[in-house]
Amino acid sequence: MKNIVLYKKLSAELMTRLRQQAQVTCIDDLSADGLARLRDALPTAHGLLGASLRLDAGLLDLAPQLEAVSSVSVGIDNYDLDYLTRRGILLTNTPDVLTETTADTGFALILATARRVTELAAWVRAGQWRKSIGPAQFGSDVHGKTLGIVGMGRIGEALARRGHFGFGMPILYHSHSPKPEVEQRYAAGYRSLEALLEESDFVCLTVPLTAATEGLIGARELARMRPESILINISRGKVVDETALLEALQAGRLRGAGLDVFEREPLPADSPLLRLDNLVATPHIGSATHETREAMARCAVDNLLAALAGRRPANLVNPAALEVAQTTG
Ligand code: 8YV
Repeated sequence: MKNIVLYKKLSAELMTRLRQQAQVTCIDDLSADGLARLRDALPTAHGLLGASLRLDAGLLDLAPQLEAVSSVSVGIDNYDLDYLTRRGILLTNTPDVLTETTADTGFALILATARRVTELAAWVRAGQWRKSIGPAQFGSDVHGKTLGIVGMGRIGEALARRGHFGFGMPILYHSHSPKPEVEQRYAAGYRSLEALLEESDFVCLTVPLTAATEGLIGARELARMRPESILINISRGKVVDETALLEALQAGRLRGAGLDVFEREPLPADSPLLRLDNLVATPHIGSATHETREAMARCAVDNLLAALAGRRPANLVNPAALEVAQTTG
């Protein structure tokens, strides 16, 4: 039987399924002790399954028998793709199953930020609601406003669908190349990044984190946004220059920001971002529902078992690794 090392907890149902087909070692947490246990398990590991851990060469050099890494995520920025492919190690991820949930999170942040939900909910809880509200508690409309989507992949398109059909929002988007089918379905308009920033009431980031998108939204880009516009980030924290965003929010050059991802996660409790009333911060809950995380884990288990059985996994990120694996045997 192959040896699988898990560094993310799975449901009892999935654990039973895995244990019927492999020797399974569980690393319950990524504390220092957990990481030490992970390093001890790597020399005999054929398969890894987990998320939220940078798997670099320093770690994976400890795993000479590794055949496949199954990520419980759609994002693959935690993995050195060239290294994995050179070694013939298959990398798989879990797209599709999390698309709708993550787009829901994007709209939750759009609504919460525009209507100041978290700020005013705290205001009520603090006993401040002593008379009828007035302009001091007013927020901004979402319906009919222009939604600018940076990155038109699965999640970007799910956001466009919500905005167009659900909220009557004109849709603008920026991506590698125009997408006629998206323009036809949602009356969406392709824009340069600069034009999208200038024309949108809501700018929502859904790009993957790559060398090209790291720091994509910096001081210059934020300066193109209008003072009444709102930035939403459900991609990765490093896509935005957080210091520049803080300054823009503090100076009132933006109405607000709704962030689910941060340069450093967990976001430190003393982050100056958390002192801003016009910032909604959530703890990377993009795909974090019971249903979706179980579906992701199931998908990741399917991917890993297929890879270790010598079958092509459904969600193979680096197909070139197959050839390397076959030639190096
Ligand atoms: C979670 C995500 O961080 O899928 C991704 O790329 O960012 C989120 O779904 C990830 O799934 C960790 O479990």
